[in-house]
Amino acid sequence: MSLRDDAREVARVILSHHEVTVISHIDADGIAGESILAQALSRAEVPHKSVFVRQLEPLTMRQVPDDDSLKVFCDLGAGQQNLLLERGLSREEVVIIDHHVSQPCGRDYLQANSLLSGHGKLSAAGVAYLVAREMDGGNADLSRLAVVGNVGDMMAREDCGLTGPAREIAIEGAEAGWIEIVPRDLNCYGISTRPLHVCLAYNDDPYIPGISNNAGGALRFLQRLGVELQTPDKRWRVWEEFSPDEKRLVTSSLAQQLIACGEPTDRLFCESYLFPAEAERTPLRNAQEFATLLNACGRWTRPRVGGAICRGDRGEAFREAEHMLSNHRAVIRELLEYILDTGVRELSHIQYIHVGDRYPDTIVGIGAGMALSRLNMDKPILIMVVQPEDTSLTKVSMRTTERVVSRGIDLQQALTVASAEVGGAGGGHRIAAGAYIPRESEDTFVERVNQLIGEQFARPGQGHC
Ligand SMILES: [Mn+2]
Repeated sequence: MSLRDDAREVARVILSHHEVTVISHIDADGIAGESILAQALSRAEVPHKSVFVRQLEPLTMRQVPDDDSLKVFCDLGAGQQNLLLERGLSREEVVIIDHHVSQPCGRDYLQANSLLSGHGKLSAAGVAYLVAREMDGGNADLSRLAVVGNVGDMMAREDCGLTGPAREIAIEGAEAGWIEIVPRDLNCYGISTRPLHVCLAYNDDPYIPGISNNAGGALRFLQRLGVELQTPDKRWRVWEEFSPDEKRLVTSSLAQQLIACGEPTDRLFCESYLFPAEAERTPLRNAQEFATLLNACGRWTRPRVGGAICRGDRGEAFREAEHMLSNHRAVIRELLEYILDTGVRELSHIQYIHVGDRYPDTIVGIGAGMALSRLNMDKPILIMVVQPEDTSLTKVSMRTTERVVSRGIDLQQALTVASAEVGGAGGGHRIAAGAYIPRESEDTFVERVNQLIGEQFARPGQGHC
């Protein structure tokens, strides 16, 4: 069966129930996916409620209500089907909308899972949208949230744009007037809210010598081009506001800068997804910044605030989310300084640091990713933090770069294997992965991850650059 057939079957089952519980993940993809499903359910007049979990595990399974409702798992569930089985959930009371690896299970739960259908770059919000559209063809406005979820789960990162069914959803949204697709836009975070020099300085994909991590350098570079960086009333202009000619001048000059340094220019451009109905110069204007806003809500464990924004709240929920976003950035900046000041320990193939209980476990991965661009970028970084809810556990996050991934490195594989060996659990993606391990096995674990990454580097057939 194709993914569309699976989505149609899931939609049919959902509409045949008189009560639904959506259980979703607290990141941007999960929040967007939950909002798509909840809005489709409201429009179909099916009573429903939602539960958000950090991850699905025996402890959080308790939040899944013990009632007659259909349990719709979104952005989770595929990899925890045995937990559903242990809970005694029958095939009739579960559907799974997911994009993670499916766990072999004795019970054949109904799934719409993009990964099972061979689509590696369609997130749960994307699958949720396919289901919502099968529920009612009038749900095309929800395509925006599907794009936000996809971009939030980094589905557009590797190819500098969405591909496959995720891109088809964006096109559908564009045709209905909800999304503006900008081809060959500047591949840079913050195009709707940040002064251009800050936008460029914060970007390291591609890494542009003299500009990346160098706000002063970026400002001087732009001033030399003679483009107007401020409005007459002295407000910094954002990328979105520059004219096509100004944009061309900036991108071609950045390309020259890269060429002069012998770097490829292909990652300078990406396809952007804008939401023209949103207020200008807000993070709601483009998919990347919208996703970050939702992630900030999740990281402060306020996913419902993100959900309210997805449902259209531009008042109190939006202000609260903006506040979380700025706090979020302040704490991440502090963590970044901490990592750089303290220094990492280098092993043969990885570098690592333990931050104790100084920082929330929800942000250490981002901080590590940012620190990496100021450290040895060829060695993946591993960061450990005490798990606040259970101090006998250590939360591990790992980050690397596209360049290292292209050499055959797969952080998910390394963390999954190494954590399982010490009785923990791990998952994620090639470029970014996480795990939980017992605190007493930290040393063994780090050594083992180093060994596994070393083996990946050494695997034959992997080109070195
Ligand atoms: Mn996801």
